[in-house]
Amino acid sequence: MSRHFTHEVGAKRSVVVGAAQLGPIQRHHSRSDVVERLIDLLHQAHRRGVELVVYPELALTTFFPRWFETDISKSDHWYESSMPSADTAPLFDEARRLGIGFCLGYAELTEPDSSGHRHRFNTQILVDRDGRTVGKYRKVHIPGHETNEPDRPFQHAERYYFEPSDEGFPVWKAFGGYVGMMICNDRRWPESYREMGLQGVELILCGYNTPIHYVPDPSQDILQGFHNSLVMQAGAYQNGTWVVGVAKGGEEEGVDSLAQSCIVAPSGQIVAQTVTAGDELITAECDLNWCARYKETLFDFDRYRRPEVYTRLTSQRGVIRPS
Ligand code: CDT
Repeated sequence: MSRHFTHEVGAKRSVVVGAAQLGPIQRHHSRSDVVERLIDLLHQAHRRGVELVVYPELALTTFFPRWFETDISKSDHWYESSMPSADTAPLFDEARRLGIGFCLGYAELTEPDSSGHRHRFNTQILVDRDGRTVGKYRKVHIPGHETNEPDRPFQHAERYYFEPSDEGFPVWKAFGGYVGMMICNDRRWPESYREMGLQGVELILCGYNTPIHYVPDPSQDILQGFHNSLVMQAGAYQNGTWVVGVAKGGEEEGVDSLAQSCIVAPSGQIVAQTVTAGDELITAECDLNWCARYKETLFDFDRYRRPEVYTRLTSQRGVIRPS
């Protein structure tokens, strides 16, 4: 017996998405050099009919948490204290002129709060086709370490450079559907997807920087590509949503990072994937009505979920084994 799903008899709802992978950004590359690359990808996207371009995590600079700087204020130059800034304004202007929306990751340094403290977040913004900022997402799951670990071949001091956000995973009505964001390590946590799934998300945008060498356990190095697609495909399928994962890949300051950006359908299938570790655009027409086939069957949350037996999920953080 076949059935009709929500929206299926109504108007077509789709958005042409471009995943704009970046190759490495070296330490000496200026913001304006990088913005030129972003605009070049934007022009490619325009020629291919893209409506929404997704750039990687920390897309404006090299992945600076690989170095430890004892005086953190000496690292302020890696952060943006306004968005758009003078350097990024040409990207905002060109995107608006072309009528293309975009999602951009960057390091954010806030204005002082009431006690004069400036906060540091790993941030992504979503900008609509008319140039209006739809929303801002600040990374929730911050990986790596908070102090210098001099024995490592390179640092991953994200927990020193960024506060974890307490703002959760909002979903916005935009691009004809429901759109959410997450950043890099968030994609490994099922809670990220489910928080958005419970708000009806249909399109999740995720930038990442993933060093291939995982210092705490090098046996995982060979599995980086597998784990990357494993988590995004599972998250897409289990929540009936599109997921767009976009890398900054290639060898940056001697550290090789995973590329393999991909666009995943609500079925969990990868419909587009990059083939290089450099600047590369992949595209897909994302049919948002496809989501209902999963949201209204196997993953009909309202019918099948059992939140009353999942109490540990929000009351407990680490493992507590039975005695
Ligand atoms: N940027 C980022 O979140 N990268 C992490 C690397 C984890 S290893 C410390 C990731 O999950 O890909």
